[in-house]
Amino acid sequence: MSAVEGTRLYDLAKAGDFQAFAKLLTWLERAPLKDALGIPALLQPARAAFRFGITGPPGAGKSTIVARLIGSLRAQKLRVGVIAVDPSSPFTKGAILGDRIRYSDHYLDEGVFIRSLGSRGSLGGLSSAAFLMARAFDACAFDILLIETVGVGQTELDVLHVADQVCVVLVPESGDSVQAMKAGLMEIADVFVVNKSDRPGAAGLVREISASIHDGEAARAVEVLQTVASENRGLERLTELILLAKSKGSMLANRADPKRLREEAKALLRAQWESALETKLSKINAAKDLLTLFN
Ligand SMILES: Nc1nc2c(ncn2[C@@H]2O[C@H](COP(=O)(O)OP(=O)(O)OP(=O)(O)O)[C@@H](O)[C@H]2O)c(=O)[nH]1
Ligand SMILES: [Mg+2]
Repeated sequence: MSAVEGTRLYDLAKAGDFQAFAKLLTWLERAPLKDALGIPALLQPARAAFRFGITGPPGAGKSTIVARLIGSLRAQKLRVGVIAVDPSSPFTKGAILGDRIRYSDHYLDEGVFIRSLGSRGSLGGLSSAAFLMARAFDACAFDILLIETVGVGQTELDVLHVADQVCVVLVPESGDSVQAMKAGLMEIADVFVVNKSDRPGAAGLVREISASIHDGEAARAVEVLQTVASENRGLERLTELILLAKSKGSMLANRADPKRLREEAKALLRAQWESALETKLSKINAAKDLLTLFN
């Protein structure tokens, strides 16, 4: 598919065609970057969705929280997009469908669009695809984009650089790991959620996180919430914080921020280099082939 086809899909998607939007995202995932970036509206959106990044260790309850947030944000008549940058996401496995969350309701809802991004692509490719897709959600009139990413590898965390706000989800058992938690994660968080607070140790972890926030040089207004996402407890405040931050409306300014654009550029360049690298490696079959690399 050419850039012309991408633009045609974008026009249809913008006019509200959900199928075209799905195809556009797939196209963005696979198209040469030059073509993908050739859709002017992707680079110059007239409006921007509020991007809320949700990260944390595997199994912390991120998807459960996302599902709850979809419910509460839809109740406010907001159009909600979800990008799950997570190879093992229940969104793909459908595990969540069997849960009490009745996630399936949202599939029939035109105000919600969910896309999982597996690790199918190369390392850099994952975040470059996520960045392009996030731009598509901006351009196609979504109000909120929830980005779920497991907080382990650097690639998964890269996408948080272009979020407007970031929520780090931990569980009482994470206690020991707060000290060891990537310093970067600590700095990037606008809100911490101690989920699975039905288990012992939640209050202690809240204290520990609060203490480490105040130890930080720049004491920011970071909130620490306790939730039981599986029972929909404690999430009202998280919804409130999202709506509050969204109402401040710094999204378009964030999109124009050179620091964020450079993070995006880094991911795009990395994706391009990785694919060039793969092509070259595929041609190496014997020792003498090493010499051909530099011809
Ligand atoms: N006890 C308890 N279980 C919960 C809570 N929230 C979620 N769970 C359960 O924890 C399990 C993992 O939840 P997910 O929402 O899939 O967690 P995740 O962080 O998205 O997991 P990955 O995407 O695989 O990293 C599921 O069985 C949930 O039902 C909670 O507050 N308390
Ligand atoms: Mg998940």
